[in-house]
Amino acid sequence: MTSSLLFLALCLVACGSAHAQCSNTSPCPFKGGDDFITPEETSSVDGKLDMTLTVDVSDVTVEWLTLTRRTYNGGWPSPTLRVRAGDRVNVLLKNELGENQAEGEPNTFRHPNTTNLHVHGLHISPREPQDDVLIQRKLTSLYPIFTLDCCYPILQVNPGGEYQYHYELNELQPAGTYWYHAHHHGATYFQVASGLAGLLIVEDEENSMPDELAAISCPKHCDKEVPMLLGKMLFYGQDFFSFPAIQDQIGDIFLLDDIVTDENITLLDWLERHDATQYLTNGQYVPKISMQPGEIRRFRLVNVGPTDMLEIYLEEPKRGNA
Ligand SMILES: *[C@@H]1O[C@H](CO)[C@@H](O)[C@H](O)[C@H]1NC(C)=O
Ligand SMILES: *[C@@H]1O[C@H](CO)[C@@H](O)[C@H](O)[C@H]1NC(C)=O
Ligand SMILES: [Cu+2]
Repeated sequence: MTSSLLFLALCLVACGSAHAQCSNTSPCPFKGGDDFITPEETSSVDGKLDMTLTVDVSDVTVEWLTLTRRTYNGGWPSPTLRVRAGDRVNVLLKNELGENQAEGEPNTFRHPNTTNLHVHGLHISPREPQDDVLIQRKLTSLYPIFTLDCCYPILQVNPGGEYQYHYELNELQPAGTYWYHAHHHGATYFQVASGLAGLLIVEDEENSMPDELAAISCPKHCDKEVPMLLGKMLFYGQDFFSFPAIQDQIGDIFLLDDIVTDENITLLDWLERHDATQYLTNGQYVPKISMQPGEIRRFRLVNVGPTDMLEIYLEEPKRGNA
């Protein structure tokens, strides 16, 4: 009796997580199969969405691996924004990171703690207070004689600062599965790889959907939607663009080469030896979704790379397997 109680008590602590025995100092190969996590969602109401995205560092966990990354609103996965054609979308972007320390040269990896916001898929103005991140690039390609920093400084939200974006979606805005991400020149790759990217869904109008689609879509059947943010956030192989290579260049201090594992190598070495370059789904390694036979769901996939192409295919189901 006592021993079974003791077992139960130990189990409450240790058996709750399948990865309990592994940690940063005692790594083991990733297993996959955790229950799928849906990112938090925030939806527009009566044609309006007001929300805050706060950028700071936070600890994120993949199975047993804990990383310190720049994130939105306290961790992975970033929240999903759900809007509709004609909406007013007001995003307050707050930068709670600390000072950058070094200024760095233009057109190099720099400013790990400066950010801004860019959206994909919205037909909105390229000027403040909407999405101005492409203005400078356009000028540069038109007039290559100008260096990137010469003319129109695009909006940047410095450490401790904030900016209120107001996106005005028009009535013809196509529905779709889009995304948002940080886009400060010099820090874009680093911050998106770090996790500063999220889903932006423009919902279909109900009367514009065929019944079959409406039956697996918001607003009536949100539970049938499966939003997936696919990103190469673990990228610890030997590569010019690997995450630690960019951390070195941009001067990030949250490194894995000062953590020593029980094999007496650094955690970074361990990850590189195990070729930890996996794509994550909503910040998880190969999570599991269970569906009933014949059930239909609407998967919404976004590749937040940051540089990789994805070839996505369905595997033939295994016959005779439940
Ligand atoms: C960036 O912000 C983090 C979190 O506040 C801070 O620890 C770090 O020193 C800041 N500067 C750099 C260069 O990372
Ligand atoms: C661990 O590795 C370091 C550096 O490679 C070495 O100096 C040390 O002797 C090793 N310790 C053990 C217990 O093997
Ligand atoms: Cu982009």
